[in-house]
Amino acid sequence: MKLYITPGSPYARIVRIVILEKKLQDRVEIITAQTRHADSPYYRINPSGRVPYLLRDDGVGLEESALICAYLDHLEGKPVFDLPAGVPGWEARRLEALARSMTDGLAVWIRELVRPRDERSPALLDHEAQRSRRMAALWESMIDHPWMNGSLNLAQLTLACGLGLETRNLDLQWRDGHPKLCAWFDRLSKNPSMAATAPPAAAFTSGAA
Ligand SMILES: N[C@@H](CCC(=O)N[C@@H](CS)C(=O)NCC(=O)O)C(=O)O
Repeated sequence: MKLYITPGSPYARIVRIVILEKKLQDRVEIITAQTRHADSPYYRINPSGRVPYLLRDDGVGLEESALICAYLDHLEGKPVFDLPAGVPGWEARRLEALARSMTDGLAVWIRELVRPRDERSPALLDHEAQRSRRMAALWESMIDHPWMNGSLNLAQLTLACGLGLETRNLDLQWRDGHPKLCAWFDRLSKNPSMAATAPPAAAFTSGAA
């Protein structure tokens, strides 16, 4: 199988971590795709142009990090990321959705910052900066939740991969005033699968902060 990624994508990173956690490195070749580029050859492989994208050996392609993670988790019949049944399962879904909400905003923000300066929308940059502050404060109050601290799960990975964008977006300052979130993130980041997939540092900034 082939997994198309970009090194900075938080969604691709979630899948790359699952591959390492499940020890599937020998079954999945990781390929860097050229996204957001007119006429990229990648568009002939995945017309949406998004990553992550898992191209199975039978030629069928899967989009969406959550779907790809679930597929890979079940590949060898011993899933470890399935959610519990009943009330704990809804709680897990709630937290995963909240983590995704923050990461989605951070991804939109950095996507805007990567554009040429005169094409960036100041309103969008400000909107996402403010969202990130509200969400960081919310997570500071919730990071003690047992689901965020037990064995690795997709809510934890989704939040950690979003927060990890701090090394690319210099305006993302989620640490200030959030000691519990800092400790949680720094502890999770020591995990070998997290360390091995850290996004390349960059220096994107609006210069307005
Ligand atoms: N909901 C998707 C989001 C995927 C996504 O937005 N990927 C970005 C990179 S972080 C992308 O491929 N952007 C390229 C483009 O928009 O053309 C998932 O969870 O996989």
